[in-house]
Amino acid sequence: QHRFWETQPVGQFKDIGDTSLPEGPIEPATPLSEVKQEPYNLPAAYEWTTCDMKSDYVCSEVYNLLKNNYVEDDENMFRFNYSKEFLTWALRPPGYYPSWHIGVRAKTSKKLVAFISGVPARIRVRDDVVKMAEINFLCVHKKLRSKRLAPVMIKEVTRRVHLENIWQAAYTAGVVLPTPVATCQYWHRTLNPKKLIDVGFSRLGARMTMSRTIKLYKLPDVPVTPGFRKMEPCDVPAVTRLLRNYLSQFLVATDFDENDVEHWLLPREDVVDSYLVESPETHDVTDFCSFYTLPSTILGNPNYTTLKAAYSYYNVATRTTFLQLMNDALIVAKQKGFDVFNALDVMHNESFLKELKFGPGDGQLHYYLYNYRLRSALKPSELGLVLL
Ligand code: MYA
Ligand code: JJ1
Repeated sequence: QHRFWETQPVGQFKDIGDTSLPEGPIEPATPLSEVKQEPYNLPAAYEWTTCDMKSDYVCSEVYNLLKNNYVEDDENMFRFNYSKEFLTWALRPPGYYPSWHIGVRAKTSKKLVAFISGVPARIRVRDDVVKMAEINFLCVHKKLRSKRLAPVMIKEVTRRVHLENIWQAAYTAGVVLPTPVATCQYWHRTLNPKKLIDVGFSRLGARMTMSRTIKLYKLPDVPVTPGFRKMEPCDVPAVTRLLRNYLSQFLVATDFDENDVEHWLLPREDVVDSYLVESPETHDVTDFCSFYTLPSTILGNPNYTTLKAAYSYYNVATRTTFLQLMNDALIVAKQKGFDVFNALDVMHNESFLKELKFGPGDGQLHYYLYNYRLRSALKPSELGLVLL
């Protein structure tokens, strides 16, 4: 069934429900001298390359591979189109390892035909903060699919992570693998109904006209919460405190310090947006919301090429209601020209999704841990982790 995954230290389907298995690492760390020193073998026509993401040329190669070959929806109508600036941000966080940006090239043409990446992160599982790799952007060119290249790439990134003395990883996928830590639902809040319907992203509801639909999704022009403003560099300490306190309640969550918050949450144009509420009286930061920019190419539509999507990232409400805070996030996203605002049912997101007129999508996102067993799967609302 899963020739590759059966050989890996991940929770196996046959073990589901076996409460005698302990939580924690599935296999122990080994001495670094026992980690394989040479790369895994690729088919003879291909070679490994470490992708220097500081090089604009290499960054464009990765960008183009993903633009043409990365994740699509189940009906192949849309394909993720991460921008170069986004890739630079996602792949070069504090303490990143250049050796974890792994490409495969055709030996003769030197064309980049596959990619996988990792970045370091601290992830808390219950009371333990674990150093992990977050694995993302696994991609094999469409013409090289089903040749068992992916398992070799996964083994190679694992080897390079081990060489840094890191033994666990977190990743997400749209497909079911052995075995999900949690299965989350995508929700979508229409901002530009006419375009979404024109491109087939959504449909006109039963007994709905276009003008009724436009009215249904209408939003105010400006945020309503007093003290709502863009996050600035001077806010990093306060946002870190707010976020750490909020994330402490989830069973699996990112462990952000100030350096991480500076990198992951300070606004970057067309990559990540963050807003907060500064109390007009005390000047305390009481609430926070953020989203990242991930457009999708619209495949084969004569009128439109790109769907502009915002994805909910980390949000914390203490004084403002979650409802009002996220409504303000929708308002600024609409003003910035996004067509749709997407969110997963992680953290406390359930508390605003339905009331703010999000609808469930046809996609799910499964969360996984490598070499770390949980006694049972989590509810999405027990997850305090968003991967890009
Ligand atoms: S998720 C996004 C993945 N990318 C895409 O969906 C883009 C479009 N698709 C493709 O490019 C290819 O279809 C890919 C597979 C590359 C996905 N995660 O080479 P194959 C298993 C893990 O013949 P291909 C993301 O980026 C599959 O079950 N495994 O197949 C996170 C089968 O194994 P088994 C996957 O279609 C990635 C084997 O691969 C995935 O040509 C996290 C078949 O290989 C998937 N998304 O290529 C990676 N899809 O027989 C794991 C298929 O056992 C990281 N497979 O069922 C693990 C932690 C590593 C670090 C550890 C450190 C300590
Ligand atoms: O975007 C997604 N689905 C959309 C488009 C569906 C097009 C036909 N398949 C969707 N639209 C309905 C919106 C509607 C708006 C009004 C209210 C009701 C809802 O459902 C889906 C998510 O739902 N996206 C994908 O399928 C993309 C892949 C998701 C897996 C991602 C894996 C990422 C790996 C990262 O490491």
